[in-house]
Amino acid sequence: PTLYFVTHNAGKFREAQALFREYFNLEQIDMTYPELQEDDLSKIAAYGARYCSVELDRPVIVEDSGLFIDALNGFPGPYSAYVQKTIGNKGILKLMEGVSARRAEFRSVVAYCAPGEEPTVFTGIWWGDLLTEEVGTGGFGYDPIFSYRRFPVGEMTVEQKNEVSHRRRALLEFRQWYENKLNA
Ligand code: ITT
Ligand code: NA
Repeated sequence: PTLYFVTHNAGKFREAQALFREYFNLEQIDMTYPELQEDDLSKIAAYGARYCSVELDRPVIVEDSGLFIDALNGFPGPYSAYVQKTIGNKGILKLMEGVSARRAEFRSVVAYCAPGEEPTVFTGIWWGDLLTEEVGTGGFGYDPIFSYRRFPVGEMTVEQKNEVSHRRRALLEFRQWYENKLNA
């Protein structure tokens, strides 16, 4: 069967496709859906999945994610997409200039919904540290300023990132649940 991932973000889709390849076919639908002005990524994703499943009349997943920086009290968090588009990685590095506490986490919430059903959500967290400059040309978004166990994520391949990331954790939980559902 084919599953549809509604996202504008080619980087997210690439990672999901690599994790699902041997399990089921994943197709991207590049469609805009309303994103609740909310602090809770789970609510944003669940609402989006329900909206898209009804609008498209088929089962879908959506994913809402963000970077939460300890020293900035969790900023940009739910505003990660907006902040990436406006001040970008250079703006984040500027806010973090001279700050020695550099712990940050990525969060991913994947929401699945079929028409007429309630959405189900799966979450993943990935702890790391903010770098002091952009490193590497891999990945997308905040990857060039994030490192995991001293390994710059901008230098990871999709496969390497998929062994450890927030998105991996959420998507694998979903994959297991979805396989059970298909076999039920
Ligand atoms: P959608 O169409 O799926 O919503 P988006 O890019 O707008 O795509 P979000 O609303 O979930 O995605 O915003 C998440 C932001 O955090 C966005 O700027 C991403 O680039 C960034 N981000 C999320 N996961 C990331 C990752 O694994 N590495 C780097 N940046 C990431
Ligand atoms: Na978005």
